[in-house]
Amino acid sequence: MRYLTAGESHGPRLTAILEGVPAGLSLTAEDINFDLKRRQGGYGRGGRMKIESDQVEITSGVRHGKTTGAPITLHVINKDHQKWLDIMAVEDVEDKVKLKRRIKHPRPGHADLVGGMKYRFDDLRNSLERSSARETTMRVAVGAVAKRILAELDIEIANHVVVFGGKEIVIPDGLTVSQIRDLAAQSEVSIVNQEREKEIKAYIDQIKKDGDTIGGVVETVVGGVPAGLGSYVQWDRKLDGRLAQAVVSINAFKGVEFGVGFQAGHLKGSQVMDEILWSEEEGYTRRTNNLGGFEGGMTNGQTLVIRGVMKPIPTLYKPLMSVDMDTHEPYKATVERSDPTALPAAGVVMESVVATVLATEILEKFSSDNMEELKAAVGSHRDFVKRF
Ligand code: EPS
Repeated sequence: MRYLTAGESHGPRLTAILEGVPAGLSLTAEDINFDLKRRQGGYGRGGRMKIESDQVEITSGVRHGKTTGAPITLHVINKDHQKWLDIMAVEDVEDKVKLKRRIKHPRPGHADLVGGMKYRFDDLRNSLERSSARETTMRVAVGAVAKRILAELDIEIANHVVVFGGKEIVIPDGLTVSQIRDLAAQSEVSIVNQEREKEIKAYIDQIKKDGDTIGGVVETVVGGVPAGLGSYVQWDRKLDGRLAQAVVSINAFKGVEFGVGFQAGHLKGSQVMDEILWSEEEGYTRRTNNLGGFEGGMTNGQTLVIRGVMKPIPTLYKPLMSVDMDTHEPYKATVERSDPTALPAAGVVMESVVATVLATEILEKFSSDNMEELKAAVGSHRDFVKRF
């Protein structure tokens, strides 16, 4: 399975083409719209999300509610484009239109300046338009399809915020994946510990008033993943490595960790490794899950625990200093519409890219043209692992 996304933040629409989905998967626009709506939500979203109400149009690869095995094309309209018709026009326009929303004061931390150097732009809007986090709409749309595949294989996924702008959330012990999903869904800031809700919302209000932004850490958990996905035999087949690439590729994400993650650098081997157990009902399990479900770049049958860190959004209403591209004199960075935080939305994006990598991996190991074959192959692998 593979995919590409296309589209600019203020262009007419966003597009994704997803190839390699087996035939016979039930799929509706509603399945995708559900997650698109989740991505638009969360406390701290800015003005753009009031304009858009993202809805997918599926224009290929699905017929009468089921995938056909053909490439699936997904589109989402940018409603805001109607206000940007001349600025985003495909055909050439008059010079005065070109100057209307020209960007020449690059925002620190954004792709503006280096994109301009690399692609030789006089107007940094060309960098901004494609590097905007609006693109993550399509990664969520693709991820929703991947999640449909995982659901058919009894694999469940959830995400929640574990650090919000420096405020650590204490997570009750022993929560299941579905409990995490349900608790986070009830929270406007996507946390499982509701006692902190008010304080975090007040903090976001303050940050907004200050013209500043905050990031944080989101955790994605995945249950029911069969052991043996990924491989140790070659560097680029290690599944934790593939997931790390997908997570760090999300706009503003700066790092990823699995299980105890960077904490492992402070602990002894005896505190980190998960002791191996065996029982008649379950086969091999582990006493703990410090390694977050990965050993040797492969899943070990435990719940996957993956965390990603998002830096604060670089577009600030109270801008930092930059340089004017025409004069090279100091100048305040461009102020574009922004959000004080998009952390709950970023969690939905992370969940989506993790689901996409996992579905891709499953289809690599259990290559199947249709869902019946896929279910049978995964089922027989699970039986084998249980009897091992
Ligand atoms: C976003 C869309 C963007 C921003 C935000 C996230 O739309 P606009 O620029 O029209 O307001 O709201 O992205 C950024 C702040 C950024 O720097 O990329 C979205 O759809 O998630």
